[in-house]
Order: sequence, then structure tokens, then C-alpha cells
Amino acid sequence: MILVLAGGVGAARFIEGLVQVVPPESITAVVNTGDDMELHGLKISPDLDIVTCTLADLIDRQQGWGIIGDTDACMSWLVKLGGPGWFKLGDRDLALHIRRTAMLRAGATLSEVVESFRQSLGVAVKIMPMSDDPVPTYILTDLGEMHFEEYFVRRHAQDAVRGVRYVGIETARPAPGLLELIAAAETILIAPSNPVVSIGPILAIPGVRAAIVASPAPVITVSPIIGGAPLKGPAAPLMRAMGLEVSAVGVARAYAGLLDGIVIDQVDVALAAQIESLGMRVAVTDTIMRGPVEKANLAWVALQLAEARPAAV
Ligand code: FO1
Repeated sequence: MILVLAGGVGAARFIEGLVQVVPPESITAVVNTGDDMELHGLKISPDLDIVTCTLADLIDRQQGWGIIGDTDACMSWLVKLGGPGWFKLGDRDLALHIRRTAMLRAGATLSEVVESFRQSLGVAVKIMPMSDDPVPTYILTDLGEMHFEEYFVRRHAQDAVRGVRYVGIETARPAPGLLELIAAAETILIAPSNPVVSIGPILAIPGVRAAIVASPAPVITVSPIIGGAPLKGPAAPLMRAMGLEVSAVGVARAYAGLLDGIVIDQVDVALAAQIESLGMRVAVTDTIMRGPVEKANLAWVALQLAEARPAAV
């Protein structure tokens, strides 16, 4: 079984590559819930929905989130009635949040909701949240602390980042079965997601990092930073705020102590020696997932790097 630590858009695309290389049933995606929030009285789980809907081939591929061909009739009325309009929720997308909120209110856990949606939408890859406990990510700015989505979507990541806080992380429990999956995994992949606000929360769940260190599985990541910048999203200011250089080297350091290998983009080939000196293997390839072929190649290279373990001494 291959375990993938996943954020949103980049992770979903990477898993679309994996399913071309190994059976989908052999993959379990552990997804960040730090972006989760309540809006319009609804429980919203952006990364879980992005991964689930991408793998169901229902995602709006141009945006990377939301449902393909969705409409915004309800959203326009929500705004007309004085509701917040900064987080775009399509009519079909809203069904996910309405159904999730109803199930949670009826006593279901987030894991149960995710499993129910996965089956309803016909996704073969197993999907689970990192935790069933709320662990919202807050960004500390000069205006005070705000939820990550307020920082990123509402305020367009314009505020200087003074700190990042995973609220409730101290008492958050790994999702049921997660620690066992980590121990049983034959390979652990850290998807090309934001190291600070997508992968960071997963690794910060008490017990997760130690379980990964104790696991015999090789741990491989794919750098989401290419040529000193992410393709999309606020990884640069967030990595800088955490004292991480915005490069493939910074990504290698972000997961220090966990990695057996990292896949970096060909534009960063000059960084390979420096990263290897950190004690991990490096593979260099085209990491920009333009289409299915590039996604499959990237997944294949990552799995090859996992298997290229040094001969047992
Ligand atoms: N991102 C935006 O930049 N603007 C939006 O209006 C927006 C709405 C949205 C609705 C549902 C959903 O699942 C994701 C949505 N996202 C939106 C994406 C999301 O903010 C980020 O991509 C993730 O939280 C980061 O991985």
C-alpha cells in the first residue's frame, strides 16, 4: 500500500499520475484539513473536496477546485441576502458542504463523511482526513490572526506573514487507522503540496511524524518549488516566514529527518548535490504536471526513487 500525504490541487494531480502507474486500490491519500472552515453555516473541507472530486474527474480543471461546469445561482442569492461572497461555492459544490454538514450534525465523523463521498462519487483511491478533530490553520499578520483561507483567498495573500498556527494541534488525534497505515505502508509519498500549510499540519498531528520515522517504508517527496517559486499558491511567503529558503533545498529541509529521497525539477538540477549532502537521494525530471503523461512520469520517477534504496549493508 502506498500512502500519500496530500494537500489540494498539486497533490490531486500527482495522485492522478500514480493511478496510471499502480492500482488505485493500492493508494491511500491522507489529506490536510487545516484549510477547513465554516461559512454560510456549512462545514467546508477544501483539500478533501479537491482530492475527491479530482479523482472522480468532476473537478474544474482550469481552476483546480470546484465542480466542472458548475453554476453560481445559489452563491449570487447568498450574496444578495447579505452572505459573504469571497469564497466561491458553486451550486453542485454546495451540495458537498450541505451533505457534509448534515452528516456531521447527525454524529458522523469526518472520516465517515469522506468515505461516504468517495463511494458515492466512485473513487477507487482510498481517502482519509489527517484527523477527525478540527485543526484550522491560522496565519498571524500585522492585522492579527486570520484563517488561512481569509489570508489566501479573501485577502489574496497580501499580508506579511508573521507566523503560522495549527489551532488545536496539541490535542488533535490522527484519523482512525492512520498510524497503522503509516506502519504498514510499503512506500510513503509526500505530494507536491505547500510544505507549511498543506503538509505541515499533517506532520504536526501528534504521533504522525514519529510513526513515519519508525516506519520501514521509504519516504519520498516531490518538490512543489520549481526554480525558486511554486507554480501556484502562497508557498513562498509561508516558507520564508518559517525560515525556509524558497527552493527545492528548502523543501528538503522542511521534511528534515523524514526523507529518503526527493524529486526535483530539471531547472533545479544544480541543487542536486547540495540536497544529496543533506542525506537523501535526488531524482531530476520534468515535474510540471501539464497533462496525463507528465503526471504518470512524475509518479513513476517518485516510485523508482523509493525503490532505489541503497543495498542493505
Ligand atoms: N480558491 C480561491 O482562490 N478562490 C475561491 O473562491 C475558492 C473557492 C473554493 C471552493 C471550494 C474548494 O474546495 C476550494 C476553493 N478554493 C478557492 C481553493 C482553496 O482555497 C485552495 O486551493 C486550498 O484551500 C489550498 O489547497
